[in-house]
Amino acid sequence: MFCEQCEQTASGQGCHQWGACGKSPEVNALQDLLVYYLRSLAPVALKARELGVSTQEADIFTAKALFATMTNVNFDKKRFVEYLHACIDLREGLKQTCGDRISQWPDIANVAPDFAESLVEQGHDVSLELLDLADGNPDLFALKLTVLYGVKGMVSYAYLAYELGEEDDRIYQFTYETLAAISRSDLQLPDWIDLALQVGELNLLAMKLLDAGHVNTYGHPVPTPVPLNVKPGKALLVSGHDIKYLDAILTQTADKGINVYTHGELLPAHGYPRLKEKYPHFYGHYGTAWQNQTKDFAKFPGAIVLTTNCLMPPHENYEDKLFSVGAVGYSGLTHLLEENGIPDFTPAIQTSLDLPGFSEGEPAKEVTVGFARNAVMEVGDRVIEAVKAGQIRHFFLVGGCDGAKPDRNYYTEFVEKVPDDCIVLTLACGKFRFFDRQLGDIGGIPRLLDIGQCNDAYSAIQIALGLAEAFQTDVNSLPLSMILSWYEQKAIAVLLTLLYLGIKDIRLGPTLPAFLTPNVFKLLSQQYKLKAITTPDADLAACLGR
Ligand code: FSO
Ligand code: SF4
Repeated sequence: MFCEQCEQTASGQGCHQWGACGKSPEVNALQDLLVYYLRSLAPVALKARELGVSTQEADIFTAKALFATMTNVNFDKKRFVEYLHACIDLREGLKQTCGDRISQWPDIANVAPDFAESLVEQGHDVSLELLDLADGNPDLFALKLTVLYGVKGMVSYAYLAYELGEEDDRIYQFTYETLAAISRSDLQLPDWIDLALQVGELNLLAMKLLDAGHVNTYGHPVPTPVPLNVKPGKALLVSGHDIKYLDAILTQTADKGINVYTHGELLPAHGYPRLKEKYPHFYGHYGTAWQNQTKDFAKFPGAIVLTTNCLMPPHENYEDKLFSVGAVGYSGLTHLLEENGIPDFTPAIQTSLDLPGFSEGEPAKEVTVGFARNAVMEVGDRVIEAVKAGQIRHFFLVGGCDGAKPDRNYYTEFVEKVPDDCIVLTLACGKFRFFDRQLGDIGGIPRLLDIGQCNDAYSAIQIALGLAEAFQTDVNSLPLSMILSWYEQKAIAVLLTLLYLGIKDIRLGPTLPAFLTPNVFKLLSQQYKLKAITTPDADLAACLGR
């Protein structure tokens, strides 16, 4: 096998024997095979669209199937075989609808897996095809992977937005175009750089759609204290990013005597007023970032539902109480099926009722969430005054993913060392290293502001643009530094968005993506001054111009 799509890739070079994430070579081969056949569906969908044939089913399918190939989402061989069947059915169905209006399809549109033979073997065969397509040029290969991984991140956001009723056809069109472009050999390095920046542009749109889906359905987040202590009673834990599924769980658990807790990236859900006000049993938050789940899930005395990444291979001491939905899967776990987009959570609810729940409470402890763009801009005048008066010297956006590597302690140390006259904005699961620190306030403005999930990078961008407008300058001239941590493909999409917006001097860690060649990184650092993190002291000093 070969996979290098995430930050924890083996030895910082690529997983060859087995995925550091727990992905087997077989699952990896099936994922590669699925991506290959999605690339065969793309030119057919593009032609169908030209003819005015609806590709709606293929649009959503492509998004969900790519989502399933992301890090820590789906490890279930059976599900990938189902995706492959569906992919070929959709492709052939579209070809049939186009009929003789298309005289000849490109070669890739006519290949099909042999379901009677080993699909894993066929997956191995296509795995290295990308390198062949890059003509042995490592820089081209690096950029093709950057585009592919960025598109995976982008469609995962687009899929969540679609669930909330927000869509934009440009995203589906662009997804097909990039999947089809991977087979092209006429595109050169500058074309692939352009394409990577376009991923950033379209990902901004995907995050905007998701933001609209959340805000239109649940209201603008408001600063909300969230209990971190458990309380006695039956309990159900919801992990991942999918707030619509969380909403459905809250509806289905109403009056069941179960307290619902969030885990990981669902913490910011507590800030949405229409969720908080509607469900009195939507109680608190349990555990920290995804990489601690084997410890946290084992101790949780109720059912656990994984709505998106990051799923780790479950231990047998908690796999019976763990359920997957949507794109998530792991062989042996119960996968809850949807009807009209809403899963039936009855098995998870029954498991929570059968399990003991918490018998004792804990001393009160809380964090405040909900400092998304609206909440921050409501106090915008005070923030601007504080900057002008010299009370706020600098803003640091310390955001991104968490992970298991010890070098991620950089981010905790960085936040601890941020001087008292500076504000820390944060988002995504990397914050769990410091989210409960008491950093105090500056004139009533909290020094640690949680903007939300990784997709709420959209909100962070709006805050930065709002500040730039207020100070009549551009984002790069603001007293604002971005200190980012990446892990999987959504983070790649967000990084491409920031580059597309022309944001410079981003510090990225804990390590640089293995799939970027030194040449490609040099190019990015020349144009955008993108740099690797060094030490908290040195980076802080550089950001503050000391
Ligand atoms: Fe984290 Fe996982 Fe949100 Fe990622 S839970 S690592 S970038 O899936 O998406 O921040
Ligand atoms: Fe390795 Fe990451 Fe790929 Fe998993 S997703 S196989 S850890 S590079």
